[in-house]
Amino acid sequence: MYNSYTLLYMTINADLRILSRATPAATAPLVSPTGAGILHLGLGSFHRAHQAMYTAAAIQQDGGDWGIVGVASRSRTVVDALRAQDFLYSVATISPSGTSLAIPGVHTDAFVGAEHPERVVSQIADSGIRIVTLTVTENGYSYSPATQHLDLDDPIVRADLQGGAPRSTIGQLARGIQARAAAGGSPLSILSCDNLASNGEHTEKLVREFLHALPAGEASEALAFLDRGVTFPSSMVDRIVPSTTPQLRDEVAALLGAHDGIPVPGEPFTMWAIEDRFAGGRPSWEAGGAVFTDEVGRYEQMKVRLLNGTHSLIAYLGALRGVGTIPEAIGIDRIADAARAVMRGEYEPSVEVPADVDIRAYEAELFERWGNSALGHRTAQVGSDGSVKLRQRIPEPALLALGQGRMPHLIALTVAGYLSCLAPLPGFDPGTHAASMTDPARERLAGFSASVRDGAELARRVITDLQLFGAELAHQDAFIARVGELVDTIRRRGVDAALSDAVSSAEESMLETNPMNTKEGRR
Ligand code: CS2
Repeated sequence: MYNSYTLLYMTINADLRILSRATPAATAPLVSPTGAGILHLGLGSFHRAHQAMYTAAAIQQDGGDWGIVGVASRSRTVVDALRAQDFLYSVATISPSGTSLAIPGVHTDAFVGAEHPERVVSQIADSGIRIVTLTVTENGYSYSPATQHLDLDDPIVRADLQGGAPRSTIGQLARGIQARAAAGGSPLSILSCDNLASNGEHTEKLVREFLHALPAGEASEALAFLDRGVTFPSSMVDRIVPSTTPQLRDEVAALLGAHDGIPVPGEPFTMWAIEDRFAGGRPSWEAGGAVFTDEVGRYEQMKVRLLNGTHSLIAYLGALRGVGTIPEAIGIDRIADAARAVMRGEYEPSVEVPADVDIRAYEAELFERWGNSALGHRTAQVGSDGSVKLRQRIPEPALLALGQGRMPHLIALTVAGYLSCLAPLPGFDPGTHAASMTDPARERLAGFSASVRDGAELARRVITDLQLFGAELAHQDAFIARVGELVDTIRRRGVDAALSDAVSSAEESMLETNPMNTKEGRR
């Protein structure tokens, strides 16, 4: 489960003061990829600290042509820096006991997708590429949170369906698959590495919906190819990767003796569980510790709910409490109690634990990971994009509890925290950390908060009218009322009062369900 990476490869061009392959390595020789078998969409920090590291380990072990062509969606920053640095950058593994560096060296090219959308399509069609991997965030799949189907009202999706160079990820995949089918249809796998439930199935469904929405006959060859030669394995990815800071650049420069413009920080823990269904082969990612398993669905559920769901609670309540980082937030007793209670009492009952995971050890490790004070993971980062992230994290566990006659008080508190940060009612100031959270629904939420009278009305507008958490939760009146109440408590009596209220209500309802539950027993 746990890997700590050693220094894979490092070479420093002292004259240019940038990372470069030009000077032979003084220590371990780098096994460079002999070609690119992977196209990656979403060249952000997470990919560079996670998949790239596993791929580096596989190439170190086996050699081969599993290099990665990286596609950044819009920003030039990483692409320009990678080109200037001979496609090298460092991954800084940060723990309170120190920082170590690794340089994966697996990218063979990089470009900006928005600038060259036709190249994305032709790369997917290229038979040398056997895997397309994705880290485009929960927000990058162009689906409606309410229906879970491809969002045909999204103007970008509509334009992509009409032809021209596609700009949405799903449009690019579908157009690439059409081009690949036309070019002979060599086997391909598309591997989502985003925090979405059943991410492989979900991606396949959206690509198929795109193809089915094209004029009759236009996609028949591509659809036949999908049936015959394309797989969409699911995967669960895990590594906490904060944003890069100027301090990190300085620290890396000191350790490396060279300037790296795009180092990536990451925690020591890393995990990747993957379904082993690759149509055109795959790298030996197990060399980096990846687990190939039929239980990916369980790993995903466990991670998205226990880690990500609880993370959201810590981020929103922490930000409202005025703290800027996750370790500071989890250091506040009331927030730690709420995190423990939501994890054990509200998420865990909805999860089927994978056979080889010890759930108590997993949960204890989560607290250690959140407490990594050297990492500086920001509450604003975890709190951003809640409108798309929470849809993955909360509805199913909440519905399960409600169906069993239990109110999920702490999931309700998570939603109340989210609304208080992003849609503060008039007169309530959620503070600077909440103010710096970004969210695609921010404007719509701000519109609501300006026009409602209280928390109950706000919760109804967001959960029922906007169906931000799906169609089913939209009709759970008791849950919506509880969210509204907690929004009002936060506004009138403060975050601590809302935390105490939700934690003690959760304890009471647990005792009602099972009188053998005592506070000590649950710790
Ligand atoms: C976090 C995740 O930002 C968030 O919402 O919960 O990015 C989390 O750090 C990763 O999923 C950990 O693997």
